[in-house]
Formats: sequence, C-alpha cells, structure tokens
Amino acid sequence: MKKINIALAGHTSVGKTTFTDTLLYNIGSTDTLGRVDDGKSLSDFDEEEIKRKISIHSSVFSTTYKDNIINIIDTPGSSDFSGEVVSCFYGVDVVILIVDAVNGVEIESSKLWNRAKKMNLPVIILVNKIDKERANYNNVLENLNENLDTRVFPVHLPIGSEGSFKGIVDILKMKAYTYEKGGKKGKEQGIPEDLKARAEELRNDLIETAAEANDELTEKYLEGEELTPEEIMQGIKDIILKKEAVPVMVCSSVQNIAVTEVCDTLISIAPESNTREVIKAFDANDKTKEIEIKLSKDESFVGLVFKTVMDQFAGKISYIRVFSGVLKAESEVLNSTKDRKEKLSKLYLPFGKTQNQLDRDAEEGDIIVCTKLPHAETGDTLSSLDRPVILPEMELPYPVHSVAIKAKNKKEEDKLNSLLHRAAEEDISFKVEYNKETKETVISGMGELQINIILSRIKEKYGIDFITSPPLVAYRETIQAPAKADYKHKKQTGGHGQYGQVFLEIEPLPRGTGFEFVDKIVGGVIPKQYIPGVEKGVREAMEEGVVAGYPVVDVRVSLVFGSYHEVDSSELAFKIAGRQAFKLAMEKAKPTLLEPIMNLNVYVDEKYTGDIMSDLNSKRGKVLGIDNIGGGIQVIRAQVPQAELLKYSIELRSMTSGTGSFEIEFSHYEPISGKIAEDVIKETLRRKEEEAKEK
Ligand SMILES: Nc1nc2c(ncn2[C@@H]2O[C@H](COP(=O)(O)OP(=O)(O)OP(=O)(O)O)[C@@H](O)[C@H]2O)c(=O)[nH]1
Ligand SMILES: [Mg+2]
Repeated sequence: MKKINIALAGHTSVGKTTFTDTLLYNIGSTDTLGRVDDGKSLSDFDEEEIKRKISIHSSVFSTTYKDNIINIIDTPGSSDFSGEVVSCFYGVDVVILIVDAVNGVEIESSKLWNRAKKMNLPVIILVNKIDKERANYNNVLENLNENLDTRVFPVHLPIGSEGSFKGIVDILKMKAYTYEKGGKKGKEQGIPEDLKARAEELRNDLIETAAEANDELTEKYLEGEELTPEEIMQGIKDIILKKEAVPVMVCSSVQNIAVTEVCDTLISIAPESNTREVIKAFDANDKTKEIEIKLSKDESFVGLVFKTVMDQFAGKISYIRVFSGVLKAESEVLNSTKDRKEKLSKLYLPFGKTQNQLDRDAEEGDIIVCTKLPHAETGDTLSSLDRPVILPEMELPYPVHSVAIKAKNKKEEDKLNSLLHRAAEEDISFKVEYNKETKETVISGMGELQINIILSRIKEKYGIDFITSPPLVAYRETIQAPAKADYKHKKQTGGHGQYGQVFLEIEPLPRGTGFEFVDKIVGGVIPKQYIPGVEKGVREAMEEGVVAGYPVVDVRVSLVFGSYHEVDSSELAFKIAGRQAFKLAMEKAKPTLLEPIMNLNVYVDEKYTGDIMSDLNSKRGKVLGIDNIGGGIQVIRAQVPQAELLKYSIELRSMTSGTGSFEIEFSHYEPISGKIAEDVIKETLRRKEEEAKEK
C-alpha cells in the first residue's frame, strides 16, 4: 500500500477542480459526477465558489484507490488565493502542475513552478483540455520545454486530438487505452498503427531519461544493455525526485478521457509520503539545533497544520499532515510552535466539505482533520510530548493589497475586528493589523478579489457595515543637517519648583539606523539620575516630528551640557527640557519627510511590458531590471514609493486584462521634498483637523 499526497496546482481555469471531480467519480469515491459548471462540484462547494464558478479555497480529499491512499488537494488558481496554495504545498510530497493544452505555461503556472522549485517539491505535469479546439500535444511539449527551466518527457501520448481525442498510449506500459462515452476507465488495446513510431520514440526517450538517474544505470545504458522494467521505473522515480526532468501526462477532464490512466500513472511514479526519507526540523527547545525527522511510523509523532477552516457548526477544523510517528484520537500532543499542549478529540479523514471519522490511528503519510484544537493555527508544528520539534516556518507570498477598514457604526468596531481576526485564522495570507502610527486597522491580502470576498461575507452574514479606504502611508521624518539647541524648564509654583536645563546637539544618521542617544555630560553638570529623563523627553518628542507630526528616525542626539537645581530639579523637569530642546534643534536641522519605498516585482505578458514601464515611471518608480522567466512572461523589478502603489492590484488588473500579478515588500525610506512633500503635509493636517472635529 502506497500513500501519495498530491497538490493540484495551476493557472486559473486550467481544470484542476474538474479533474478532481472526475477522478473522485472514476475511482468510486462518489457516485455522482459533480461539475463546476453546474454548481455541483464536490470540491468547489462553498457558496461563493458556486456563485463565481471559480475555486477560492483549497479542498482536501482523502481517497483510496487500488488499496493505495491518495490524498488530493485541489487548490485555487487565482493569485488572490495563492497564500492557501503555498500553505497546502507544505502538506504534500508532489505537485501536479496542470496546464491548459492550448495556453501552455501561463503566469501562475510559472510562479507555481518556481515556488515548487524553491520548496524542493517534485513536480509532475498534466496537460488538460487536450479535447479543446487548437490543442496540439507537440506544441504544448515544446512550450513546456521552452518555458520551464527543465526538460520534460512525456509518459503519455494522446490518441486523437481536439474533438477526436479518445484515449492515450501509456509510454510506461506501452499500452493504449481508449474511451467510450460514459466510461470511467479506458479499454486496453494495442497501440494504433499510426502512433507506433512516435510511441517508440517516446519510449526510448523515457528509457534514456531513466538511465540518467544514477551512474550505474547510465553505464549499463551506454554499454547497450537493456534496462529492466524495474530499473526504468526506479530511474524515473529518482529523476522526478531530483527534478532533473519532469514527466508529462495528458487527459481531458471534462470529457472524462484518460483521467483514470493519469491516476494509475501517479500511483506508479509519484513520490510517496516517505520517499524523501527525512525532512529537516529544529529542536523546539533550542531552535538553532537542526534535527532530521525520519518519515516513518516508528518514530515520534510530528505533524503540520497546513490548513484551517472556521466552520459555522463544527468550529475550528485543522488539517494535519502527519510526517512521522502515530497519532491517536483523544491523545495529547504538543503544539511546539505555540509551546502549548493540544488535547485531541476524534480524528477524521477530510473529504471536501465533509469529514469521515477515522477508525484507526493516524500514521506517517496520512492527512487527517481534527476539530476544536484550542491553539492550533495554520503553520503550527504538532509533535509528541517526548520529542518537541519545530518544522521550518512556512514561507508565504507577501501580501500585495491592503485597505484600511472601520465599522460604520462605532459600536460594531469590536465585532468587526473579531470577525476579521477569525477570517485571518482561516486564511493564512489574510492579515489584520492595527497600525499604531496611522491609527488604522489595515487588512491585507493577495488581491482585491480575496479581500472583497472576505468582506462581503462579513457584511452579508453578520450584517456589519463598514467603510474602507486606501491605507494611510506611514511617513517618517528625519533631519538633514546637524543643529544645536538648549532649553531651560523653570517653574516656580509656590513651594517646590521645577528646574532643568539641557543643551542638545543633533545630527543625521544613515538611513535605517533609528535613534542614538549619547550622554556627553562631564563634571556632573546634570546629575546621573536625571539623564534618563532627558532621553525619555527626546524619545517622546521624536514620536511626533515638527514637519507633519510623523515619527522621527535616523538621528543621533548628544546631551552635551546643562544645569540643575539642588531642590527643584527632577526627572520630570529634565524630561520636559529634553523634549523641548529636541523640538527646537529639529526645526533648525533641515527637517524633511521620508516615505516608504517598496520593492516591486511585476509579472506580465511581454506585450504589456512597455505599458507597465511607463506607468511605473509616472509613479516615480525606478526600474531595476527586466527578466524573462519563460512563457513570454517578464518580471519587471522596480522600486516604487508605497504612496503610488495603494491601488496597484486594481490598476495592474485593468492594465493587463487581469493577467498580470505582482509581489511587493518594504525596502527602505527615502526623503521627499517639493510639491510632493507639500501635498503630504497639507493632507495630513487636513486629516488631523477632521479627526479633532470628530472627537
Ligand atoms: N474543453 C475542456 N474544458 C475543460 C476541461 N476541464 C475543465 N474544463 C472547463 O474549464 C473551466 C474551468 O474548470 P475548473 O475545473 O473550474 O478549473 P480550475 O483550474 O479548477 O479553476 P480555478 O480553481 O478557478 O483556478 C470549466 O468551465 C470546465 O468545464 C477539459 O478537459 N476540456
Ligand atoms: Mg478550481
């Protein structure tokens, strides 16, 4: 019995969900063949998915076929949901990259290919929709070879094409399978005459590929000896694991032709749950200590929560990949990421929207579901109490779209916040943060569509109305020249007075350094106990700069001189003096605004590159380079002010008819001046006035 854990991934609409539904039907996991198009898909079952006819969430199916356990995860194709795709990649051992037989490699396919490569996950390619008009297998193979930085080798050859597609030649078995309408399985037959030569050619190519797996096979092959069927199979498996070449299968999911043969091929060549033998982890008690986890049921338990669903009735549902050991129902495990114990109740096997109770222990290689784990979140490692380990942290795509949000009715603010946090628990790429600097709740994710879907659910289901706006930019302030100032705080109010005098020198520091306070007092002109007061005052003043009230950064402040009074001095008096002196010094030190600059990677079809470049130009962007990543897709790497990118996901969509996508992350701060700075100051003051009025 094999255990195979698969993620189906690919560009939008290549047929991942249709393939899933067809496969589940063919292997007898369900009696009815559901379809995305008629809203009956077992995989796209969510209301929004049915309405929009696209996948939004991943769906996990634990199935058995010919005594093997196959866990299939159907992932969504739109980049808006790529966070969930990537987290699911952490739960599987192989990615089936599905491509459309006419379109070949598209933007998301090429990003997913790169992601799988980065994660060291083996990939097998499935060409779907070979029944479509203009589909041509040889063209797709060429397209794959050109656009993925690997070599592909077909393990299937289609019989017929476009409307006449009726089956495949399996190059691994050198047998042909053809379909009759309504059949779940191909009828085995001899290879059609007109395909014999091509099938032989592909078979030779396949054997040559297998021979590359190791020196022994290579030698045998070169000496003209025939490789045994076992050697060929083992060679192919090794090559897949090493990703030196990638096998290609073919089918039509919607016509239900060759889907079962795809499944048979996967059983013979896909890496199994323990093929990798070991994975890396860290000792939970000493995170610098790397440990190898043996993928075996005889080891201590280690599992990963790779998906979380907040179900209206069942509560929190955690999807767990068991990497090693045995997991028993009703037992206790350690959530080593959170350092908390988790009490498990029953164990279930996932099947789309349903869960079936598991009547055995879960073991290495299984994907199971637990409900109501108190602490577990996506990305958490679970381990046995006797060997606490942590798996490497998930590396997820960086959010690209953010909006500020507040409840229309102030009284609903708390409820809105808790619903947003709940959504974030379920969707690992959706983040909710309170930005202390701008005093806004900012939600961010992978795209406008993702955020709109989450918000419309909150509105419709819970009746909460809210206002969204582009988030405020977290500007900063700094100085551009050294300056000096002094301030004497002196107050005589009846009995005890207040007294403190400080002389400060301030100077600019390199970008990103933050703040330095230097005590240069000699001869006790300010007693030691008051000096922390001065620093506190300076820090307070730095929270709101003199240009537009933004935090001040990259400044060295030296306290050089001062005076005190035996009776009237106090830490408070020196704090006030420090604060005021800093403000005075900053006024004289050529203060300026700083704006955040982002690193931006834009992925577009090359026909849009010109438009994108001129748009980036108008956004004050600096283009750093353009790379071809294959498939006619270019990555434009640029640095652009954040203020210009607040609606970029919407703009890019319209510039590229929805095909472009991008990645973004904070890079650094840069000064702004002139009209741009004036506008920022004006807008900030206007907003502050408005806020003051509201209060
Ligand atoms: N001609 C043809 N159409 C197909 C095939 N497989 C799927 N389709 C159609 O392609 C459309 C998209 O199919 P889905 O299965 O939803 O594609 P998907 O990859 O799951 O899409 P997302 O999850 O939204 O990215 C549907 O209208 C399907 O009927 C196929 O083999 N041939
Ligand atoms: Mg889908």
